[in-house]
Amino acid sequence: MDTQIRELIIEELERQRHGVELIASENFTSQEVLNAMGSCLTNKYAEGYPGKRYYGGCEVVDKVEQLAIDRLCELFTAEYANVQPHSGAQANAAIFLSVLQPGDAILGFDLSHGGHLSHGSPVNYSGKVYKAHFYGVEEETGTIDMNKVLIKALEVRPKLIICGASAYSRDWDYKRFREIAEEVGALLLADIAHPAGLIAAGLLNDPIPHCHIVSSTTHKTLRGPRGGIIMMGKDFENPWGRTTKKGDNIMMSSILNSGVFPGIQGGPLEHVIAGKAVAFKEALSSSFKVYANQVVSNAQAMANQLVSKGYKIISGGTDNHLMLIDLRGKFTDVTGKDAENALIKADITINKNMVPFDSRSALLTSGIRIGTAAMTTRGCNEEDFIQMAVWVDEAISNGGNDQKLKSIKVEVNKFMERFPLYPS
Ligand code: DSN
Repeated sequence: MDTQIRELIIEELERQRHGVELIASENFTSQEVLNAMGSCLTNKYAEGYPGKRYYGGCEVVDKVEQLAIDRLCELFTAEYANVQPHSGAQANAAIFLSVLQPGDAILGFDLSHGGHLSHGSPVNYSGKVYKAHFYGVEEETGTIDMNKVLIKALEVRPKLIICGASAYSRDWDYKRFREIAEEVGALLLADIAHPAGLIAAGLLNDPIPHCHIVSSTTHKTLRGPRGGIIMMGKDFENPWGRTTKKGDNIMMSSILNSGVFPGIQGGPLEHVIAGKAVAFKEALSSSFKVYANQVVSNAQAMANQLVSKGYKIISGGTDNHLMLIDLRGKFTDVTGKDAENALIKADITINKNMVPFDSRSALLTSGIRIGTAAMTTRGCNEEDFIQMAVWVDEAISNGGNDQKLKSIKVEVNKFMERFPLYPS
């Protein structure tokens, strides 16, 4: 037995059990999702797609993958789904490879305003291979001005426009994005990695009718295993007139499938795909809608409490599961890194995050990002989140006082006993 790894897994389980988890991109999957990921499906090579594999013995994993595809299509009312991307960044890379040529212009949401690395950041594949341009938020309102998106799109004439973010607490106007995409002849991609579960529950605008392609992760508000997915509301003929040897037009579904495999990936992780299938079934249940509603109510309760304590939330509040806090609204000398370090001493996990128009670097930052998806899974309600906001404020305000941080940690650990994780 590998006692070293076993002990480390137990150590991590204890950390997860006893701490307050407020990282906006994390969640706790069900035991059934964990079981699927820890199953013998990991042993199987299955390059290709259900019914069209490059290996024998794929009869069972074909059924697993098809079930995941069918459930995902039902969940989002999509006509096409690919469940193989190993992550959201890989889903996006496969889409770019499918619809762009090296050097093409793309237009995404600025990383420093809440966007994502894989939407054209210069340190990512997407920013190295394509000519990336960005739109951002207004300094006054913290929200996106769609007229400015149009002006930018007319100026840079992107082949692909990307909407979606890692740290934006407002909903997206996909319809208006599509109008802009049509005006400049671009394809439109929505990356819904963060709000996917809330969209599936019908709480936020639906990108599927408006966007050509939708990508997501499966492990944030969707509460599945770590992974990526690609969807289309409606399949369509590729706009470049590419045909098969027989002269048939190639549909985008074929192009996207080839973009994932063999484009950027080899064998799919069928054990993770099984975990995705379990999570999609869970997300189709009525109890998931109750969960998603609670996630949003909790975020609003926490945001209100933090505002009442003098914190500045970018855009003034939240429509979804997260909030981005500009610490400069309350402190002159506390960085995001200071806040993250203070909170971890109290067993509260968040992440430092740049805020729009930040005066500090990405390693220090002036902000923190907080999300409610994980602690809502543990069973916390509005009152619990108000208590968590009190601890967050106390810890940040007493960053240099180890005694105080230790006493908050004792309260946090006691509080967490009420919310057991994987009791079996
Ligand atoms: N790193 C993820 C997040 O924290 O939002 C996005 O990929």
